[in-house]
Amino acid sequence: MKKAFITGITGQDGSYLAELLLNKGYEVHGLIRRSSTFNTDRIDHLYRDSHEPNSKIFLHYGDLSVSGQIMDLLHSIEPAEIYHLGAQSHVRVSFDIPEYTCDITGLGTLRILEAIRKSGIKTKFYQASSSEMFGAAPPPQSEKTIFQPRSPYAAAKVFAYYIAQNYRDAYGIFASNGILFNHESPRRGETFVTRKITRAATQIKLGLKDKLYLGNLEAKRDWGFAGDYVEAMWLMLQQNTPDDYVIATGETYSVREFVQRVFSKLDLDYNKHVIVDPRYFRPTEVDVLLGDAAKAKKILGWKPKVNFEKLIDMMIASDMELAKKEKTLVDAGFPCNSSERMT
Ligand code: NAP
Ligand code: F7E
Repeated sequence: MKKAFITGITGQDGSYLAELLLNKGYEVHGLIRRSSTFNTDRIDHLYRDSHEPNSKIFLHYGDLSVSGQIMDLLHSIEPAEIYHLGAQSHVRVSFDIPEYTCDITGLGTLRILEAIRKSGIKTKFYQASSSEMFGAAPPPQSEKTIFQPRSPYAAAKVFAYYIAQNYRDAYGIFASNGILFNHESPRRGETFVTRKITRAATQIKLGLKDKLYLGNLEAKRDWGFAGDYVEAMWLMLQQNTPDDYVIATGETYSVREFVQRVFSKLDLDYNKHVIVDPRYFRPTEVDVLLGDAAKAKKILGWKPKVNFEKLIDMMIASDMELAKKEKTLVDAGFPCNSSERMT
């Protein structure tokens, strides 16, 4: 049985990837942070008591800021594949906590690569690189596009990208970079713009709130479905040689278009509910992302299955269920948690 180690297993991508690998018969090990509130919601449906004899998913406490422990874990687990997804992944927040972001999102990658090198284990390594690294570079962006990062998050990811390449060249480690464009799902964190919109619009539809405060509506993103994108991660590690791949849909839409479509699908006029609040603006913005995933299509045989329209429908359907549950609670006299998030 193949063993995989996933950092960031409690995140959006980690949960879809864990599902995929378990379905393929892997034994899955995940790194989780100790938290005073539960942070395993996205994988609770996968996790069985590890005392059960046929449990195939194991969680280990740790943190990307601590190298010794990552080394110990890799040494004892000896995974055949490592998917490094853990990161402080919020771009706006990276301007508030740049040092922490660079430590976790940048140096975290180096810590794992060093653990692979020093432990001498034979493994394949996936680095979760990001379209944010392209920053100000004009679209379409491909593997050949020069990075022009526009945030501490993006700068940290550029460091991680190059250090993965360096360990590949210097030490012969199988390290591949997946340069993934934005990918969303019903499990997307609620402070990322797509989920913030589907969550609020469904709450507005049921009368649970009235206003949605957003930042820059003109930014354009190439949005895909996270479930499709984790398949690309897996495919990259099934190749005979490590390489770097852009993963994207090849379509781009503005935040305004996303809002408009979500609200109109719910028979709502977004102009009556959406308010632009400059506090959500970024000191430097990435204006247009549009990926060219021709290389992934040719070499990995990968292409997205879920299009923009279907992605929106999926997110609305899931958030509508959530809003209905909230409405039941509100109708029964319990307060609804629809307070504005910080980002
Ligand atoms: P996410 O939902 O924000 O998940 C991030 C994960 O990292 C969570 O499991 C989080 O744990 C963990 N983490 C954060 N700080 C950590 C630390 N100090 N030590 C250990 N674990 C830590 O992100 P995602 O959307 O799944 O993205 C996965 C990866 O792909 C990230 O590296 C992200 O930067 C990158 N990426 C994402 C996209 C996208 O559109 N989603 C596109 C390109 C690249 P908690 O649950 O405890 O917070
Ligand atoms: O912003 C604009 C915002 O935070 C998208 C991460 O997964 O993808 C993600 O980074 C756009 C930006 O994602 C709000 O200014 C407007 O232009 O959903 P987002 P992101 O910054 O593109 C990349 C590929 C990653 O690697 C990252 O880890 O939407 N926007 N109003 C807003 N964004 C947020 N969050 N909140 C707003 O109210």
